[in-house]
Formats: sequence, C-alpha cells, structure tokens
Amino acid sequence: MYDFTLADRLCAKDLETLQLERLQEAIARALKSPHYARVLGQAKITPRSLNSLDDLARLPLTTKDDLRAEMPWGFLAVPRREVARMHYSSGTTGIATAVYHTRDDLRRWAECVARGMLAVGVTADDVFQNMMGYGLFTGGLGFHYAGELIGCMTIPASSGQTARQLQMMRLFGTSAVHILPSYALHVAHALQEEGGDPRTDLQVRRGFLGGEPHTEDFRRRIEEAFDAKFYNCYGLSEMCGPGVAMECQAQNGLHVRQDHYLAEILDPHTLEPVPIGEEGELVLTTLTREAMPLLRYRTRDITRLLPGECPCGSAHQRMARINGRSDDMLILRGVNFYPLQVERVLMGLPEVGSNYCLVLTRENNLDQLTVQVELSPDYAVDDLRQVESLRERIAEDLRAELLFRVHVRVLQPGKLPVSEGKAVRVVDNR
Ligand code: DLL
Repeated sequence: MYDFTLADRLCAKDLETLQLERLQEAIARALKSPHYARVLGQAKITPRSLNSLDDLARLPLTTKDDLRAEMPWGFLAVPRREVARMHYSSGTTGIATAVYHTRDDLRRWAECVARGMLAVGVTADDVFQNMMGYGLFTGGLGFHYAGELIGCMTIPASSGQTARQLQMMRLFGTSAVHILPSYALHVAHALQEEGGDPRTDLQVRRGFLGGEPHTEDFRRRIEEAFDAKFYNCYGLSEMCGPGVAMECQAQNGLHVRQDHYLAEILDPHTLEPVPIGEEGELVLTTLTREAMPLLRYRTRDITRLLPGECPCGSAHQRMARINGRSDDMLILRGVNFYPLQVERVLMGLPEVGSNYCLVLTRENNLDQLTVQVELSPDYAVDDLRQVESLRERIAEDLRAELLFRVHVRVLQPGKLPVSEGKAVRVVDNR
C-alpha cells in the first residue's frame, strides 16, 4: 500500500537530494505561469540553472504584492479545468489573493497534516473535533481531510458556538482537537464558568494549535487547562494552509515538511541569508505544488532554524515558533516592538488572564500604548489596592521589556471582547 509517511524517515542527505530534484521540477512547473514565465525569463533561469540548493539565492523573491498584482490568474500554472479548489484570503493588510490547488495538491496537503498528527500519536481511534473556521480560511478544511485520512471520527465543528462545542466534546468523548490558541482558553473558561473542569469533564488528550502567534507560556496555560498535550502547527494560505511545519512529541521546534517545502531564513532588510540559528524572515518555496508553484515566497514571519538533531529521529529541519511578523512590528515614539513581547510579559504573571489587547492612541501628538488585561478567573479580586499593585507591577515589567512607559488597565475576567476567528490583539487608533 502507498505509504504517505515514507518521507518522514529519509535521512538529511536523501532529503537534500530530493529537494534539489524537486526544485528543478518546481521551476519547470512555475515557468508555465504567466508571472514566472516573465520573471524567470528575464533572469534567464531554467530548471538547469540550479545545480545545488545554494543556487536558490539566484531566484527572485516573490511577495504578497506580486500575488495581488497578478490577480486573478497570473500565478496559475495549470489549465483552469485542473483546479479543484481555491482559497481566498485578505490577510491583515487589505486586498485578498487567491490560492489554487489541483486534486493532487489537495491530497499532498492532507498528507502533510496527517503526518504531523500521526507523529504525535493520533490514530483512527481518536474522535477529532476540528474547531477551526471552515470555508475560505484554510484552518478548517486543512485539518479536516487529514483527520479523515487517518480515519479519526472527524467532527467538522468549525469555530464559535462554544456551548455546542462543549456539548459535542462531552457527548462524543472528543480526544483530539484543532483550535486557535486564543479560542482554546476561551473554551476552557466557558466550561469552568459553568462549574465544570476541562481536565476531568472532557477527554481531550492532544490538540493542535495554530493560525496565530502565541508564546510558550500561553501554550502551557492551555495544556494545564485541559491536562493534555498541545502541539504547534504552522502554515499560511499561500503555501496551502496548516501543515507546512508541525511539532513532534519533543515539542521543541516545528519540523518543516522538507519534501514539499524549502525553507530559508533571510535578513528582512538586506535579504541575505542569516546563519543557522539566527532569527530572520522565513522564505518558503513550494517543491511539489502544481496549480500555483511559489518560489521564494516572503512570509513576513520571523523565526529561526534550529540546529542539531531532534530526539524524535526525524531529519526534517526544525524551526522555532514564530516570534512575530516583520509587518506586525509596531513603532511607538521611535521604539520598535512586537505584540508578542507584551504577551511574553503578561503570560509570565499568573494573576493575569489570557485575553489581552494593545490599544495605541495619539494624545497631544504623543503616541501612547495602553495594555488592557483581564484578571485571571483564579485570581479575581475586588480589593482595589491589590488590583492597583498588580497594575503597577505589570506596568513596571512592560517598561523593562519595551523600554518605554506603558499604561495598563486591569479589567475583571471576561470583560475584553473575544473574537471567533484569530484574536485581535492590536487596535491602532493613532
Ligand atoms: O492561518 C493557516 C493555518 C491555519 C495554520 C490553522 C495553522 C493552523 P493564513 O490565514 O493565511 O493561514 O495566515 C497565515 O498566520 O503567516 C503567520 O503569521 C500566522 N500563523 C499561522 N500559524 C501560526 C503559528 C493560516 N503556529 C499567518 N504560530 C502566518 C504563529 C502563525 N503564527
């Protein structure tokens, strides 16, 4: 029988050989799209121009702006009748772009995600509740077919409707979930508010988190709330969606599915490669995609490749969790910072709840940052003096991290709005 997990057992050298072979094929396929026919033609690049993976640097980079400019068909590399599905995403910065898949692209995508699920012990015995939005967002469908491929009883729950989610989790004994990190804690708290305990009332044993940045401490909070293991899964619509890189049992970096994706880390300013282990922008090349090959796509996500071998035995390159986006960077009175820096400070304080929001305003021509936080339900206190002393402590810790003064508002649990999709962590009113 066809074993789609075979590539997980390749050694580093064989993976490299496979990558070079597939890169040459990827260029041949890309040349069939109007965009790459033009761009690669101008640069005089053919599949034979690349004799080693180092030659990758000769290829032009591809950006979200290129995708926008070529909408709707400029990146399509197959006849339209071979496209089996498209996804459409606006991202955070405006005009939406489409991504196309052939039937084989969809099969490979499901296999990538399934490999990550199998690697951490999901089996056909699992009841898998997929609590990510279905539709144009890739989080839902991306895991759906992987769950079915493994043979899990797959529940296409989508996101939201928390009471019904919990009802299904209890009724069907959901043992595996896929969920946005911000929504995971919301679900746990909703059960706690009813007087329940997710650790004992539910049977969740493992979960997959992705779709938005989150810190290690945030993950630990989720694991404690459910008494289960949660694994980080990374992806973006332009590549397929979830499944580009996923954590293994070691929970120490995400294995990039190197037989399908080639990862580089570049300095976002100079666009030169950075040494392994150093942080920069993740740039990805699809090696096997037919409908819409992308060469050296700038993800804007900031991470680093991790040196060394993984105890799980997989030779697939690991990357660290995403540490922000280059276009997420905020500048306040000349100081650059990322929202995740604030999360790191907040999640280190047990008194602070898991929902938070950064509000940027301009008063008298001066930019101000107000961080709104909730008290953790476990520490809910009414004593104003205690709240004030916590507020001061948070402001002090944030100042030490960000190097400027931050206003802090401490709210009672549940006071901040909860989004059904990706969490809105920054409101810029300047
Ligand atoms: O969010 C795909 C996805 C869905 C991945 C569900 C994992 C799970 P987009 O909507 O195109 O696709 O957004 C992609 O989300 O460039 C990152 O900035 C961010 N992102 C996705 N996964 C992670 C993660 C999906 N595990 C953008 N950690 C990416 C941090 C993530 N950021």
